Amino acid sequence: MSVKFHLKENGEPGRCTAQPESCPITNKTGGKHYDTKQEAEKDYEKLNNGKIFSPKYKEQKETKKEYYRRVNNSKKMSKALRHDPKSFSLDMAEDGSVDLDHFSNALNLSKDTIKNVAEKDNKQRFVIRDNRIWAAQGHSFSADVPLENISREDAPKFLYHGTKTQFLDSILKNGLLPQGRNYVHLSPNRETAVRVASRRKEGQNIILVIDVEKMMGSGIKLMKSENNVYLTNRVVPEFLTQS
Ligand code: HQG
Repeated sequence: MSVKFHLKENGEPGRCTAQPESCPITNKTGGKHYDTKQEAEKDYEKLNNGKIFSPKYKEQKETKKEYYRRVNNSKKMSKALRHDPKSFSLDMAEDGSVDLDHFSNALNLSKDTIKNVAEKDNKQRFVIRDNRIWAAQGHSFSADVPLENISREDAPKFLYHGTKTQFLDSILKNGLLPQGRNYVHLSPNRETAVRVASRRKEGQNIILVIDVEKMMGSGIKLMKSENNVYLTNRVVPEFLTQS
């Protein structure tokens, strides 16, 4: 049977695995079946005045076009602030921040567009304060961005790191290393770590649990970015377990 698409009970496009005549969803909604997802999306957009067709867009009350434009701008801003300020001729302070007017000119994006990206960003990657902008974490060059030093008393007992099977042998041998970034990134909970691991398509997800109590007991520093990402210089294998 060829796979068809329909509009689900909540009105969103979905994959249908039943024969059109015995599909319980369309029987209930009186809707139709579509050969491609695009056709289903088109009708969905019509029904919703050209607006949003998946929870991702709905969250921010954006059209698909607005959503993709914002994500593209966010990627451009990430590139400029975290990886390659030179290619935008950015005048960046040692703390990784840039004057917002200068940033707006350099990236050819209006201040309102930039503020909208920062506000709606799902990970709150950008901080705007006192007419300056910086990335909260994720830099591949050394930038002295404001980070909170976490004391042993305030540290969570465990943190998580999401990665992939192909990196596991090397990690268990050498520990977690910052690789292309300034720090090793650790997640506050398992769900976030799963999301981090899932960014890469190749390989199976692996979730590593970091024994923070033990790690900090041996004098290793732990920091937290403004957007709640834990950062450290390295995690040696003895503090890691796979689970
Ligand atoms: C792996 C995203 C072999 C490590 C996310 C990871 C995060 C090793 C990769 C943030 C290794 C580095 C960071 C070793 C570590 N041998 N592989 N010894 N040590 N690795 O992207 O943590 O969307 O630099 O497991 O959400 O994946 O950009 O780090 O797989 O918060 O805002 O080397 O990036 O945020 O990859 O992700 P990454 P990450 P943004």
